[in-house]
Amino acid sequence: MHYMLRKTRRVKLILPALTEATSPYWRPIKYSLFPPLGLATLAAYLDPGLDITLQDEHVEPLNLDDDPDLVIIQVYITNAYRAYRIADHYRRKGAHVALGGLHVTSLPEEAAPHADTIFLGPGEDTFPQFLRDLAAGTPQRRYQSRLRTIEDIPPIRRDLIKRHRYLVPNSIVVSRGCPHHCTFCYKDAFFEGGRSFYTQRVDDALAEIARLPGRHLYFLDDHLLGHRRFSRELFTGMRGMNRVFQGAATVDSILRDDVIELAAAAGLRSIFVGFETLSNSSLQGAGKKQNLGRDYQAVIRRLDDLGIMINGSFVFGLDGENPDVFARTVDWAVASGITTATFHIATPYPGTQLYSEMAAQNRMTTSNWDLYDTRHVVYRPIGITPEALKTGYDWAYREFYRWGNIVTAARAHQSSKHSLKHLAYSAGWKKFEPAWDFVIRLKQLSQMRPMLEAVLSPVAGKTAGLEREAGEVRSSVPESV
Ligand code: B12
Ligand code: SF4
Repeated sequence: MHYMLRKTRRVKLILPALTEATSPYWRPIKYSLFPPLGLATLAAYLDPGLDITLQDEHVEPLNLDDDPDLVIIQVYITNAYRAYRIADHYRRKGAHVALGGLHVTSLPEEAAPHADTIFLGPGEDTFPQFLRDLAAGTPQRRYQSRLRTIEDIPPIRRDLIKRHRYLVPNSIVVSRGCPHHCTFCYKDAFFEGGRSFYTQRVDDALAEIARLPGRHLYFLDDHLLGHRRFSRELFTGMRGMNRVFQGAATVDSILRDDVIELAAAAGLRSIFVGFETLSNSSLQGAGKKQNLGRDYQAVIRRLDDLGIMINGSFVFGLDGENPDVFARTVDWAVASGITTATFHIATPYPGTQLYSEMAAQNRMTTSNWDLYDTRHVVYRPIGITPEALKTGYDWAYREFYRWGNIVTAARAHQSSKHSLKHLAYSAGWKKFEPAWDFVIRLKQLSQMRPMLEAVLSPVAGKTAGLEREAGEVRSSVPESV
């Protein structure tokens, strides 16, 4: 259903660049991966007859000389200042400016002076309500999401996404939130006031997958294996669709039942896993109960056996750690054959339990949100100085991606094909930055997708067997089914 806007002819949706865009850490390839799915989701509620533009400042310069009637801006913590400047600019021009997203939900009072309307939480219930109110001439100042569902949402406006500018235009989210409650995570604050984990209908998710061209998909869900029945049915439905895909999940879900085998058979080739820390006391402190007492090596073995590459996520600086944490973590990750690693400095985001605890202990040292990118120390750690934490974090990245360590980690796999793919993926991601920049400048990123798909092809052995089976199932199903 669409809502006709009174006097609204031109609508502009904007994802302002994260501040990292101007920092020495700027990696164009990292920010040219995923299109702004949240904004394309909201755009689906607009009358398609309107003049709608979607601009993502990570991949194109913003045109600020235009004159839209309604401006929708997505605010993350490290683009907040930029978002407010853009909002002020368009309000001066007389547009109705709406701000929403994670940071607005955490700090509505900060965002409100820059907007005509702010939105707290997900937008699937509040945005259509706002459009109705706007059309009636009674838009509210603030909308709080309560009704949580993504069943029956209109198909997202992928046509507004400039596909050729992204390496992974086939990004997809089939759920919202996560069943867990880690104290450092945005999840509980963002979904306050309603359900904090829910999924699409399996059939709708499969239909959206079927609409996406090519083979490669990237699920951006916080926890793709979080809902047992949903994920089982999803992967079963995907068997035979000839896809290769990547996604994220927790350690406990990889060890439980056989859902990971179903995922591998459906085409899962690489997975983002939140190991976070090797220390049990730090896990306890962070409320990461689903990791407690889990055998991380068993996770590695299971994924390796299925030929699934691992992107391990680690956080440094949680209470209970000491200065040897960097070397211990990198050594473990290399010896375990982790393909790519994402390191973070613990960052208490406003609105999270971790932030409240730190603030109560008077340990927050800055409110400059530009520094909340998980690369800076914004609080007083215990057992390590802020300088040592920052130096250790930088060292961990350098060390993990040293050629010697890439080769050692690649050798850790049982199959030589897996080792080669590991080498190609890890080195391709971190060692060929100038080549990626060149391709991005030529606006030819889409040309690189076949290479990505090749690296994600099945490793001989169990996955290839599972895929063969899936192919046989598929060829025995009549076309009309
Ligand atoms: C894609 C992505 C990125 C992209 C962002 C650009 C992009 N194209 O979107 C890139 C790769 C650049 C990125 C970088 C980082 N990310 Co990131 N990323 C994601 C991811 C996986 C998916 C986002 C998405 O598409 N979601 C699906 C859509 C449908 O939801 P949505 O975007 O939230 O939009 C909905 C609502 O927010 C709302 N909404 C949003 N804007 C507006 C505006 C209006 C007017 C209205 C009405 C509603 C509204 O309505 C939408 C529909 O419900 C999320 C995890 C997740 N599953 O959300 C993490 C996530 C956002 N990232 C996270 C982190 C930590 C980072 C990094 C710091 C990691 C790092 N160390 O490098 C950096 C920097 C981020 C920052 N500085 O804030 C955290 C954020 C934690 C926080 N801020 O509290 C998340 C939540 C992952 C997690 N579980 O921890 N990320
Ligand atoms: S498992 Fe991940 S997404 Fe879920 S609450 Fe913990 S950090 Fe957040």
